[in-house]
Amino acid sequence: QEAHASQMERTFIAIKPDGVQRGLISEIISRFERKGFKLVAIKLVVPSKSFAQKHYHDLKERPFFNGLCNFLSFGPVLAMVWEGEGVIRYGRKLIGATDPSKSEPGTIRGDLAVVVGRNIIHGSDGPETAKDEINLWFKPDELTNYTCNQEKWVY
Ligand code: RTP
Repeated sequence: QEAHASQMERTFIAIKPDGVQRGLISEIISRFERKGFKLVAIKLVVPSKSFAQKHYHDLKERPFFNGLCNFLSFGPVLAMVWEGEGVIRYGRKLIGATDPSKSEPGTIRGDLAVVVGRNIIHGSDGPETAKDEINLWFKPDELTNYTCNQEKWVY
């Protein structure tokens, strides 16, 4: 059996340590769930500093890189893979602008966060990063393939 035969688009979403500590896990998951996206992988992890540096490697020249990696590695982080049509782009829309002071009300950051250094959630910004981040955070056998009954009513 082909382990990951699904053709449906997938994205990597993580609730950062501030979101976990603030008790926002269920709130955030429910927004993705109610939209009609499907959860295909989930785990609570405390990433090492070097793992955090890998995740944020694109930002290694930025002044906040070290603080950001330290922060992520406090953990725990809720790592997830969500699946659905357009989930990469639309997931970013649900999340809102990087800086919560500019995120629209109605978005996760707009409703639930105040400053950029504590913006509670991460989402992949394109198909390539989604693939890389899913592979970094999850082993192939941690990704599930299942049919969920609501799909025939969502699509
Ligand atoms: P995201 O995917 O998290 O929405 O962020 P992004 O790619 O839009 O923005 P990026 O510049 O890649 O930033 C990634 C994360 O770094 C933290 N950050 N801190 N000035 C600061 O202190 C600062 N700027 C960015 C945020 O946690 C941001 O999500």
